[in-house]
Amino acid sequence: NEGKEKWPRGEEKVWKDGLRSLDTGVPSITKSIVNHVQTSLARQAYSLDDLGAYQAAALSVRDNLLINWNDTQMHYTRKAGKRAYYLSLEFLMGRALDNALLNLGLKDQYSTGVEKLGFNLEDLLAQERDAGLGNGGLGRLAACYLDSSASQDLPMWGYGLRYKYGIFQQLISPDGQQLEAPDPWLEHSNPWELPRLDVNYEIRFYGYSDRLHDGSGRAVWQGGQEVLAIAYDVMIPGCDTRNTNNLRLWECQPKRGFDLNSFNAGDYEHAVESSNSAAAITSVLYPNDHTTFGKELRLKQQYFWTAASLADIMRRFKNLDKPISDSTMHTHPTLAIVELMRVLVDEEDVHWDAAWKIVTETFFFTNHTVLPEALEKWPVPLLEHLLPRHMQIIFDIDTFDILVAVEKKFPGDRERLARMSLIEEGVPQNVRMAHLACIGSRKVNGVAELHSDLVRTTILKDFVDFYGISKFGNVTNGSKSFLCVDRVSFTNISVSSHSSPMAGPGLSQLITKTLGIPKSTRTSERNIIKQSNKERLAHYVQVTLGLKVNTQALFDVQIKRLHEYKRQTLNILGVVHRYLTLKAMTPAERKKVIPRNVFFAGKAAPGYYVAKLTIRLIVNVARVINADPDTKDYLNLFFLPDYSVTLAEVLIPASDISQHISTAGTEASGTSNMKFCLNGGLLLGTVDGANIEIAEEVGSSNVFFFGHLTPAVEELRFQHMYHPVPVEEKSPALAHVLNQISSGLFGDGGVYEPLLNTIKQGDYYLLTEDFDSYLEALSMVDEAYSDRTEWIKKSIMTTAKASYLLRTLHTPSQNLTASHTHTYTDGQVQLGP
Ligand code: T68
Repeated sequence: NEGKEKWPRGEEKVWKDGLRSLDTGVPSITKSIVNHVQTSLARQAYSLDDLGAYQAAALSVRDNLLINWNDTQMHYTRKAGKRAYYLSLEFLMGRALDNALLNLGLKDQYSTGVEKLGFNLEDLLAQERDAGLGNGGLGRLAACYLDSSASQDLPMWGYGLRYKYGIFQQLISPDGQQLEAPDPWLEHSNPWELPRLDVNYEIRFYGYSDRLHDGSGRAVWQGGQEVLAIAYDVMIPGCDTRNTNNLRLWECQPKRGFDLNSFNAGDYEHAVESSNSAAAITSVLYPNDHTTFGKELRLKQQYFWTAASLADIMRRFKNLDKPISDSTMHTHPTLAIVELMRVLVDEEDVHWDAAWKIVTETFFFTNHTVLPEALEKWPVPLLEHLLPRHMQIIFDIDTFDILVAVEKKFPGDRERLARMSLIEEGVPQNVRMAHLACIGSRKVNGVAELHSDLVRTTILKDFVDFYGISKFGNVTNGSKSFLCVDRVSFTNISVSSHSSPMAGPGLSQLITKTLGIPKSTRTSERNIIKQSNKERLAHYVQVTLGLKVNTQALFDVQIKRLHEYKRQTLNILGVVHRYLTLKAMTPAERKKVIPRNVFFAGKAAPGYYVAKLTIRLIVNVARVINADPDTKDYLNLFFLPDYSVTLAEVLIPASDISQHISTAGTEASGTSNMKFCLNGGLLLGTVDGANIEIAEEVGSSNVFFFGHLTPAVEELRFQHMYHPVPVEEKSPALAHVLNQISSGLFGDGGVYEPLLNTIKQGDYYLLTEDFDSYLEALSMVDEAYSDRTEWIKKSIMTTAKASYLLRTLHTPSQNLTASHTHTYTDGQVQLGP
């Protein structure tokens, strides 16, 4: 259905009469829901439960989305304009029904409709499982960019993998340990995807590659194993527009079902072998963020997905006979650079140099982390075995497009050649994917000012010397343009509609309206909203943990993946310090203390021992202090299991203060930090990532900063390695906390020794260095919160200043349509002339 200009067959009028239009009135909505109950689900009114009603409602909304989706894709094809493709191994979408209803502006109608059918919309929404096809910030950013490009009528598609199992489900054992369970999110059929069995490509692995030796640089790659990539399309509705973009996810299937010969010979196991190994490729999302293991299956995922996506893009391009569009990516899709070279040189007969020119004008590389353990490297023998032709191409790029050129610019500088080569020497040799991504792309960017500086001065410094600085830019996630803010950001900041925040007018008008109403009304409206959000969270905690939450207390939130660099440990040690301080007070002294609820949520990678110990410590500290009659009116601690997009939508709007406390220079950007601000929550953070730019926007008096700065970090780490000073000397307060944990205040202290040792020995993330200033910042938060009027002012200013940037997005003059000229860079869509 792409690109058909003429009416293909039959009578146009008959066709057109048959076309459905959007269901927007309550009667047509209920009619379509009942219709789906009856025919799509084959169920009856009297036996319908919430799950069935959700499915019918979802199918009815899907019909509307499909109408918009078809029109949008037809429009893009007719325009034949430039397109952007966002390639990511992760898309952390969360739930679709609520999002679709808000974006279509149909939430009130559906609410009324399902009520007439005897159901409650909120209950139906709760039936949907999150699409958790991502780990954390990187995956959620991809999802946000899909939403915002659709909302701005930009022709962008996402390409990813349709994992059968998403991010694992997190359970907490009775003794506080993280347990992992699979996430079979597709169990009850997924109404939001459209199988496109007719859109499929053959993808080869292994085999051998023969160079042609005819001077063309071409080769023929044959043999090995072939699998099929099958397309599944997910509709991405824009907000306040009919524009509906597409996320195409690939499923891997065996090329030929199973081998009939073996089957007939009775060797069933051998017969289904190839079918098993093909299905494994898209069976599960790797649950590690910020670490790479040289696992063959992961490399298979990367190649399978980049090859299928490029084949699809090439097919579309050839149909249009127009210039190929730009693609966008981070290092996971770096193989796309090599694959496009292979397709152009070997299959399309393009000369090597011309092909390299096309490639290096097509891709843009966004780096999302400078942590050394996250920089991808693939062993040469593995690549040679799995993708023999690609390994040849990498060697050729290394020789002809790097080493020769570098030698020319810096004659005789062998160390530089060794540093810049795509191949890292060693046994085995490794391919450095970040280098490949850098040299194969038109532009390179980091995701916040500080991070982009670190990219330029550390991991890619030699390439800056070689290409010049202009190739290396910055595209801050969201904070400059607020393009990446998602519905979490919008949740309940509207003043006009508490129950359905996105219903009715667009956010810009709501904010304009907020700013236009009298100050006193504004303040009390804000309080009502924040209070009801706190109560919503309290209710959630009551239902899931069976614990009562004091909604008059300050809500302090840290929610993100568990990682040493993010320093959840600093936070929990701060909580223990607060507890010990409270214990040492007289009841009269305690009465002056601001009551505080501390919330944690986040998953640890299943093999990350120290991160899992941190969870265990948090859960066990919570158990002790929540039960202590001396302190429980002043301090409570909650670890909410199984953090997800859906849970973030409850937590973020309820926060008074949120913590973003990574060691300076380690958090590339952070994205929840801006969402908390939009929801009127203040930040407690280090001078790191986007915290810095957010503070510039909302005013530094509204952000609580602490800790050492990036330039000090290297030297401090050196001191800790070679001239360690005992914790007692650095921070007596911290030493006291560590001793109390070791001595068994929160259960067997020995359990936590490996965690505590990361601080006592080496202290790579500098907790001892930052602990005292962290405590000071926490006291400043207490002090500021005790003047409630001042705090509310800060909260409103934070929402308003963060939101002001959002408003500029929604002004008509910048509201792009597909016919405008634009330039795309990864993640960020910039305006053209
Ligand atoms: C995050 N990166 C950054 N993963 O940590 C975060 N994973 O600061 C930033 O806001 C976000 O990206 C969006 O830009 C990740 O979630 C990785 O960078 C990564 C790298 C290699 C392997 C796995």
